[in-house]
Amino acid sequence: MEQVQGVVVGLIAGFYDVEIAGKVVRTRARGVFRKTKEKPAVGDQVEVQLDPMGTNYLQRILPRLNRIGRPAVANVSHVLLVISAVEPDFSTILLDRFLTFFNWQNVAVSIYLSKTDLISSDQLTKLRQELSYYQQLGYPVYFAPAELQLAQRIQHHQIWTLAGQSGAGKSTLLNQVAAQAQQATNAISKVLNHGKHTTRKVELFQLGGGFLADTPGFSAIDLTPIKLTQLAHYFSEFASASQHCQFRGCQHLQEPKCEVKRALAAGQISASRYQHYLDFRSEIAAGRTPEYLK
Ligand SMILES: Nc1nc2c(ncn2[C@@H]2O[C@H](COP(=O)(O)OP(=O)(O)OP(=O)(O)O)[C@@H](O)[C@H]2O)c(=O)[nH]1
Ligand SMILES: [Mg+2]
Ligand SMILES: [Zn+2]
Repeated sequence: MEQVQGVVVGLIAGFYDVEIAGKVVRTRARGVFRKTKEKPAVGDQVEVQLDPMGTNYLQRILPRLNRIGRPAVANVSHVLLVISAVEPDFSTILLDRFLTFFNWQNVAVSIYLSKTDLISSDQLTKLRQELSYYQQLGYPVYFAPAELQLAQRIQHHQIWTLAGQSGAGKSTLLNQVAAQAQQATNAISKVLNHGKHTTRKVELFQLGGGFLADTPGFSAIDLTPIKLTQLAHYFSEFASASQHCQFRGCQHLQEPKCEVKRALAAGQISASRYQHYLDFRSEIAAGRTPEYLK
């Protein structure tokens, strides 16, 4: 029997599919995981004992970079956030939710605006303007049908994952960039009527030197585990401005000599971002996700 290392690319009915040197091998987790309550996740680097005559066993999970979403993806190095221009309508509050969440998780994000073919050029110009604020914050922004050159960007062993609302076009994008994917996609009306995600499980697809994950796990974001006093750190422009606030730990509310409030009044910080900061504060203080996201 042979010990090898691989990456978990899918979970199927209690089995773990592990990619080992370009081949996918079906494995079963050792009983030890039940005892330790540790569970392998898609994206985990694992050690497998291959048995050509019997069962292949997943023996050990190697240390993780992170483990995010529900269902979870492990070792996520970059998120490709799909935001639709329409169906569902573009919304900066949604965009800010995702950016805040992934900033908190310390994961880099690129933004992809889908369904630009369904809007007028005036509408597109307006969205470009709104998104230019985010570009200035340092987020790469792509517009459909942009040449993303994802394959070149995904480096050796990196795991990128798609995120975004149900119906935003994650699986559609994946199918365009990874020919082997063939993920099911579904018209938004159906999605809204049934309140169901078309993509129901996490799966990794080989792309470039690494993988791109499709998952339903990052469509609704829970911000309530973020500490209220830390929230401003995850609005990157607030974080840099706060160095010039008079008070350390300034929450940028009513404090005197607050640089965030000054920049807001001067139009350097977006009013909608600030409003979303207040909204997320209320949400965290209340300890529950607002109804419109359920
Ligand atoms: N016109 C147009 N339609 C698109 C575009 N991207 C996606 N769609 C359509 O939008 C619908 C939803 O797309 P999906 O790729 O299934 O969305 P998803 O984000 O994977 O949704 P879930 O799996 O439910 O999370 C499908 O009918 C797609 O054909 C686009 O750029 N232009
Ligand atoms: Mg999908
Ligand atoms: Zn302040």
